[in-house]
Amino acid sequence: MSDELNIEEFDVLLVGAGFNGLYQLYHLRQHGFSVRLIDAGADVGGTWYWNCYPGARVDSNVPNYEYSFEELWRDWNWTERFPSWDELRRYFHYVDEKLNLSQDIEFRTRVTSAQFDPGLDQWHIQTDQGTDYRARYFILCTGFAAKAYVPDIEGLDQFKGECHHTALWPQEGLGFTGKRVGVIGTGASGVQIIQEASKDALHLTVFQRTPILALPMRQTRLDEVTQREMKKDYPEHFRKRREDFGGFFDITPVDKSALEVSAKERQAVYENAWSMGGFHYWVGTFNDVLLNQEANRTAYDFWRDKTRERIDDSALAEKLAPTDPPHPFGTKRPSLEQWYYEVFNQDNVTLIDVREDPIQEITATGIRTSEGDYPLDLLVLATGFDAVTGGITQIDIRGTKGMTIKDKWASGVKDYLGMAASGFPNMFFLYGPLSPAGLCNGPTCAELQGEWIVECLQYLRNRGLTRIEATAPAEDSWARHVSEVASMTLFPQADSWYMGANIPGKTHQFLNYIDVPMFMEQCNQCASNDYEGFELS
Ligand code: N01
Repeated sequence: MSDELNIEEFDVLLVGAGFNGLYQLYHLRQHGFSVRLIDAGADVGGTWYWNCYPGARVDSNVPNYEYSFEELWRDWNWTERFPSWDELRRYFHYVDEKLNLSQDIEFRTRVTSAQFDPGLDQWHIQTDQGTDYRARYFILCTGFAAKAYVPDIEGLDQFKGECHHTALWPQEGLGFTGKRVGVIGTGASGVQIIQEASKDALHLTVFQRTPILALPMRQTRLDEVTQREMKKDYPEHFRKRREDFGGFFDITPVDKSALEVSAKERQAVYENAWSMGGFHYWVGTFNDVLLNQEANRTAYDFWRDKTRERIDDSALAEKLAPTDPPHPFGTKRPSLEQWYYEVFNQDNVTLIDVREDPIQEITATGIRTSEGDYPLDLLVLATGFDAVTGGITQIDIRGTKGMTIKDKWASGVKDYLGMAASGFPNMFFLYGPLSPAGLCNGPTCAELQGEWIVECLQYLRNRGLTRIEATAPAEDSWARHVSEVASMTLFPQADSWYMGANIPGKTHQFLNYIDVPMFMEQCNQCASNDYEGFELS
């Protein structure tokens, strides 16, 4: 405690108990920093605490989606190639116990505001529980999907049935048996919940605006014996994932253009990636699928034809896998599915294309579109997130000029290395805007960016420095660079959350950095040049 009543003082105040926050807590503590982590949830897990809707599971195969420390993977075994949310929660409990983390975490507490105190080179941080903190460093590990997006649909507040956003699903669980269920949204969350609801719902109505270009997951069970064998290669796998474009150990694209090979060879490459499941078909085929429109079209056509084979009704097939792509293949995140397309062959499932038949209003008893009424007992909003920036901008954070971070980014995000912003000294964000966030396997980036931060704080401490701030020219040139890299790809052509385009009024800007090794090279160069682009004092 400091002299001021009710103010606790630490070297570092972390927000968020997911992969990034727990990494920071453990390593900073190991290096002798005093640390406190605050999380609004009641438990560890970050996104896996909140996303507990039926069917929620990770789209990264074992062992991509876990920490690479041997003390953790040695004794941990998964039961499925793509683990479910509840198994991920068990993994987080295991990590917590093994590394003794919870003792330094304040659960059920939301950070509401923070101000930089230039006299003390400290952050003053407030929470909704009345606890105040002072910390030299304020590190936001809020993830890219911390702020649920609920669209402003007429009448939503009048609905008398149950209504939940996927990321705010009741912790005690909620099933579909015998209910008339409506799902708005067909992104990754929508696909997973639609698959589950189709099994038990009396009737399921799916309100689709843009068809998702979903890929076969190819889920399998995993046993201990298999994993014992797999673990012999884990050190090499974890080394490799640090050097991969998207932070995966096992995705190796063919170093050729889709257009330079024969139709037969192209088909063989696509078939191979398709049969492997996971993200292989997204980023593991030809090197120009995400760069060149014509190459991209070949990938789309293969996807469309494979997908249509599974849908009985041709009109439905056209809505779910249209003749022409709704956007270039892979420029919106392609979710993984297990039986998604077969769902629409069932008698208890209806698909409404809201571009043709828009939602007019939500009534007390269901959804009214321009062509019909759909009575519902349960309405699911699988409508996504104010992604990448929302977790940060929802906190009233004020830097040296009194301006909030929200205002600073109101007409577009600028930051340096996707980790720090000018005017906000001693504040870092991990998995944040203009970093690889949405295009990097979570734990890979938590470790790579995480190491960088831990080393940076040690560097400052060893030199008796108390303040670090990104310069305005450094962030101007980083923001320019991120957008130049994006403009060489097809990503800007889709209205995706990668582009901030899913939130009305949000500036359209590519919010992620493409290519993890290229990103880290620049971070490491900055560090080895005594944190060039930052002002230290
Ligand atoms: O959200 P989304 P998500 N009327 O933004 C629709 C990660 N994740 O929660 O495409 C009608 O992708 C919207 O339509 P459109 C993953 O990185 C991972 O599904 O904008 N529809 C879209 O269909 C993922 O990419 C996992 O036209 C409306 C949907 O809602 C990210 O989180 C699981 C609408 C939103 O899709 C976000 O995924 C889950 C409206 N007014 C999530 N507003 C796994 O790893 C929005 N939509 C498995």
